[in-house]
Order: sequence, then C-alpha cells, then structure tokens
Amino acid sequence: MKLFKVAPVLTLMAAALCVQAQNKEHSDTQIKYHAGPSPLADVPMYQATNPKAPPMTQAEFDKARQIYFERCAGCHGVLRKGATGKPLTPDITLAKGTDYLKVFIAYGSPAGMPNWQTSGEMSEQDVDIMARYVQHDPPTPPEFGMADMKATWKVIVPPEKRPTKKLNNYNITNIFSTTLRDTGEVALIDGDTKQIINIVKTGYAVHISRLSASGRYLFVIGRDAKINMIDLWMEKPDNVAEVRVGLEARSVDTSKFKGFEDKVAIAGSYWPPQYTLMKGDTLEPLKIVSTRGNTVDKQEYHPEPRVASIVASHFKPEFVVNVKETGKTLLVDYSNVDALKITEIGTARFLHDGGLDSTHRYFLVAANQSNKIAAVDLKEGKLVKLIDVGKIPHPGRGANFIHPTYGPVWSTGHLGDESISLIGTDPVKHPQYAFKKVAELKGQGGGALFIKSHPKSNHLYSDTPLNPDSAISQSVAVYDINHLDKGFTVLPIAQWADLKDDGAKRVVQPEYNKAGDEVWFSVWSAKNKQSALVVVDDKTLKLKAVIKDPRLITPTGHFNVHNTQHDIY
Ligand code: DHE
Repeated sequence: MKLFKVAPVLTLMAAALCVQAQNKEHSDTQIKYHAGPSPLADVPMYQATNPKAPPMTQAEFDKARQIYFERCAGCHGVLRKGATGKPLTPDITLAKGTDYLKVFIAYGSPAGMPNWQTSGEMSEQDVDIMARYVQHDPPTPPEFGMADMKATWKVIVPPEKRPTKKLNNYNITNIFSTTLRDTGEVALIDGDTKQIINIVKTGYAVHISRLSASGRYLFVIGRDAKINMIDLWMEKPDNVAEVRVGLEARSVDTSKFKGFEDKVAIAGSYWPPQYTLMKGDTLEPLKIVSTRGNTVDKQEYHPEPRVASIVASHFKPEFVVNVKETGKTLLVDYSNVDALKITEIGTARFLHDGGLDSTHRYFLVAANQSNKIAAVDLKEGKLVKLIDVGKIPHPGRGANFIHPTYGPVWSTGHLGDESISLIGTDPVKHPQYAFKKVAELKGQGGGALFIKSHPKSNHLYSDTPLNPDSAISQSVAVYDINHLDKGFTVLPIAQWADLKDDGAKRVVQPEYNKAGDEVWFSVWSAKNKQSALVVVDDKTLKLKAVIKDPRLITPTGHFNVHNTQHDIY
C-alpha cells in the first residue's frame, strides 16, 4: 500500500518545488489576505470520530482545529466542502494519505495552495497534525437562529430616549469611521479638525462601516458578526444598539429607497450562511434567510455559501445580496418582511466586493476567483453582462470617473496582477463602450485592494497593500484621469507618516473627504507597532496632515460619512 503512494508523493514534490519560487509571491499575498483568523476557532463544535482516519490526541486535534480556522477555512470552507480552495472531506483526503497531504501542505501547489512549511508559516509538526486532521470528519459549528440573536440583542439607548436634534457641533457629514482592526473598535475622527471624537467599542476585527440613508446612524460589523449602531447626533457619538447575527460575518447596510430611509437594516453572515433583516432603529432581528442552495454553474448543492457584499438599492426597496460560493446576486425586496420577494440572478461564482456606478442604477461586483465583474441592472432587476477582467479583481466598491474617450467608467484593481480594468457604464450616451472592458491601466503591481475617485477630483488612487515588495505596499499610485496615457505618480505615504518603528506600514484604502479635495490613507502596522493616518491634498498631491495617536492601533478601512451615505466613490 505504502509503495503505491510514494510515486504520486514524489511527483507532487517535484512539481511543488518547480513552482515554489513563482508561487512564493502569490502565496504571500493569498496568506495575508485570506488567512484572517476566523472567530469560529473558539466556538464549541459538534465532533464525530472517524475510525479510518489516522489517530490524533485530543490536544493535537484541538490545535489542528485552531490552525484550520485561522489559516485554512477562508479558502476551503468551514465544512471543508470547498470554497475558493478545493474540498478537503475525508472521502478525498483518506484516499490521498498522510504522506501525500504533508507534501501538499508543506510545499503548496501550482493551483494556488500556499507553501505553508517552506514559507515558515507552519512548523513540520503543524504540517503533520494538519495532514492527519483533514482526514477526520470536519467539526461542525452550531447554527445561529432567532433565539441566539435575541439573546445578544441590546438596545443601549431606546429610540424615544435619543436626541431629537443634533447635540454636538461636529460637521457630522465629514466624520470618518476608521476600523481599528485588532482592538475591536472604530475611531470616529472629525474630518475638518482631524481630531479623534471617540473610540467606540465594537465587535472583533470590524470589517466595514455603512451609513443610514439619513446620515445619522453609523453601522459597523465585526468578523464575529456583531453589529454596532452608533448615533452621530449624541453629544459624543456612541453605541445605541447592538446584536450578533451569526458567528462570522463581513457585511451590513440599511434601506435607502425613498420612503424607507433608516427603516430596515441587513447583515450577511459567513457562518451560518444566511442574511438577517433587522429594524433600522433598534437592530431587532426580524427575519433570517438561509443562503444554502445550488451553484449557478454546475447546479450542485453547496452547504455553506457565504454572504459577501451587500448594497442598498436607490431604485427599489431592495437590498442587493451577493452569495459567494453559489454565485448568485439576490435582490431582496424588504417592503414586506413577512412576504419577502427575492429575485435570484445567476451571476458567477465567488462573488466578493463591489459597488454602484455613478448613476447608482448598475451594481458591479467582483467574482474574484472567476476573474470576472458581473454588472447587474437594479432598475430592471437583471444581469446586464459578465465582463472578463484581470486576475482576481478586488475593487472595494470600485471607482467611478469620466474618461475623456469612453465617458463614465467604473474601475477595479486586482490582487493577482498589476492591471486596473476600466468598464464603461453609460449605455445611453456611450452605448458602444457600455459594460465592456474599455481600457487597462498599468499599476504598481499585484496585491491591490482598493481604488477610489470622487466627482470633484481629477485623480484616481490605487493602493497595493498586499504586494510583497515593501516599496510598493507602502506607497500608492495616482493617475490624472485626463491624462491616463502619462502613467502614474507614486506617493510615498508610509514614508510621509514618519513612524518611529519598523512596522509593516501597509498603505491601505484611499478615502476622500466630503469636499473631494483630500484623500485619507491608513498606514497599517502590527498591533504592537505605531500606525497612522496620512491625509493628501488632492490638488497638489502633497502631504497635508499625519494623524498619530497611541489609540490608532491597526487602522485599516475608513469611511467618510457623506461619501458612504450617498455611495460616492
Ligand atoms: Fe475585506 C470589504 C471579505 C480580508 C478590509 N471584505 C469586504 C467585503 C467582503 C470582505 C465580503 C464587502 C463588504 C460589503 O461591501 O458589504 N475581506 C473579506 C474576506 O473574506 C477576507 C479575504 C479575509 C478575512 O478573513 O476577512 C478579507 N479585508 C480583508 C483584509 O485583510 C483587510 C484589508 C483588512 C481588515 O480589516 O481585515 C480588509 N474589506 C476591507 C475593507 C472593506 C472590505 C476596508 C470595505 C471596502 C469598501 O470600500 O467598502
């Protein structure tokens, strides 16, 4: 038996070594991006033992489970049925055997599996326990239903006890909500004075902030699926309600259609795979909808399709809910929560992040492992086009601007290559370019996460925080949108921050102020190192301000109230 397994192991090892140099850069990017620790690592789970799998002590099993949820679940899925990575269920892994799996984990594969041992991320012992662990039945985390949600729901200040008018002197439309990733907080920063207004306690590793239609309430969601609702009218803006909608999540938004402003909130979860509608003023959970179902392409059942980006439509009382593993964009009509109408649009698998075009009629979402952008018409409720772009598109919400030749375009950078794809979005005056990739700009390199422009600006900014070259990850590229042929200017943002220690200083997420004449960046270092925010003057492209404060620990995303409220990007 053993003899038969040696040949495939050696072949795999040779292939792995050949691709290792080329794979190293790719895997570094992938590891940093996908391997965010999942809050599920600490959740008690149901566990069955598989007598056919190699033995493990309880301590080994617990350690392997921890590693799996910290490093592997993002790609292979909670139940190991496969997501952007391959399935790792015992029917497959037992046949491969421990030796084969050890090589695979240690050296990686040309298909994108990181080289965990040779990159120094895992020890030989870790690789050994992981190879045995994946041959056991996957532990299953619990569901999270209405009773669980209600048990976590807190209305800290009920609506009737909240201010009836704004009680502070802040220009709340220009406040920035900055994620402090590793402290479980957001910093509310006055965009005019650059002073911190408050540091608000939130869930674990907040992912995004979104604004209610009125601009009064700020919603943030942690990776642990905890939503915090912050009232910007309070003397010192702070939490007024909170709830957990699952065990792991990334997206939240609130109703923006005329007549439904601030009425309904929604959050999508990674685990359990579901989305939840809530009351817009208290976060009281109203309805939970599972996303388990069949994939758009092969029509196969998927047990854990995660909810990726969500955006509120301005055209109808609908939320646009993007389901990653099944590749479906759902238009969820919230006008009657007791009789939900859902339009299911098949787009493409592995939907991730996306945003609206400048008219807000079209939603463009990255199907990242399919290297496509899906354009959905929110007025007609249908797919307009699947557009091929570069490798692993990652737009954030993308950037809209007027191209001198192609008219209004929406753009995205890529994790997997240096290109920036421009897509025409004006079927009325520029029909020949509409929903086609009309141009490709050359950027600084792969590892791009976010791109941004503003209707008042002539610039387009693209970050590259996951590029392995620190000169690239610590700077941004800026394009003059009227002279795109001239290439880009590099702004050395991390250098401008002038930080005292040698942190990673990844420069992440351009975000304009309300006026569109400043652009803010996070300089993101580890928890124990100094970080900062850097503000650039958009007209001169010169440094305008550096915001440093010991409380600004691991800043990542930041969201300007006005621009987020009105979907300006
Ligand atoms: Fe994000 C948006 C998921 C890693 C910072 N991220 C999103 C969205 C999703 C998502 C689904 C869209 C939300 C929406 O619009 O409703 N992100 C994931 C992951 O699954 C992934 C790959 C791994 C993980 O464990 O979370 C991941 N993301 C990261 C990071 O490592 C980043 C850079 C830093 C961090 O804070 O963790 C990061 N993601 C962001 C930001 C946005 C975002 C700042 C919002 C962009 C915007 O402009 O709206």
